[in-house]
Amino acid sequence: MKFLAALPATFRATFPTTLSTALLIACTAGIAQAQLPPAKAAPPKIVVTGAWVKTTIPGGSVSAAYMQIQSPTALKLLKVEAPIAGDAQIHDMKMNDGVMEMKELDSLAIPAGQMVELKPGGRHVMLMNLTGPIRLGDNVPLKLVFEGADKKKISVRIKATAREREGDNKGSAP
Ligand SMILES: [Cu+2]
Repeated sequence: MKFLAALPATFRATFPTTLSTALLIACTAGIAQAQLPPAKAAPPKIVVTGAWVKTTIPGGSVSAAYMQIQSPTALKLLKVEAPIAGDAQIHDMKMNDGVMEMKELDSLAIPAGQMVELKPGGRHVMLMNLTGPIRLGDNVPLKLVFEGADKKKISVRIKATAREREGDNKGSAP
């Protein structure tokens, strides 16, 4: 570092600091750039919270899963896959002549920025032909398959914790 020796003492003292600061800024800028998401391919951030499944009653082979789903862009929940269930369907409950009836939905709309709640007595994921009982505290893996406006499929894997339904209805009805 010949040229440093020729510099005035005060400048020599500050030069290395200035240089390392400049390098640090350059590095940070590089990192910040690397972290930017690609302009297109990034799928919307789907947030699934509070997922749970109902414990089965003795001998029961049916359960239901509940959760809250939110997405920044409009989506459709097309289907749910559950390794523990031979069949999983998206259901809604409707009053029909004073009787609560379940009806299978082709898909469930998730409007942009709006929380969609699946809960007892309302929309739910029906789990049928279970391969075994669901016990308290079990973590049940579920795969949610969404479709965006561009028809692209987005899969979200979650785990739903098994618990008993609150209140007086602990039976198999969702
Ligand atoms: Cu159902």
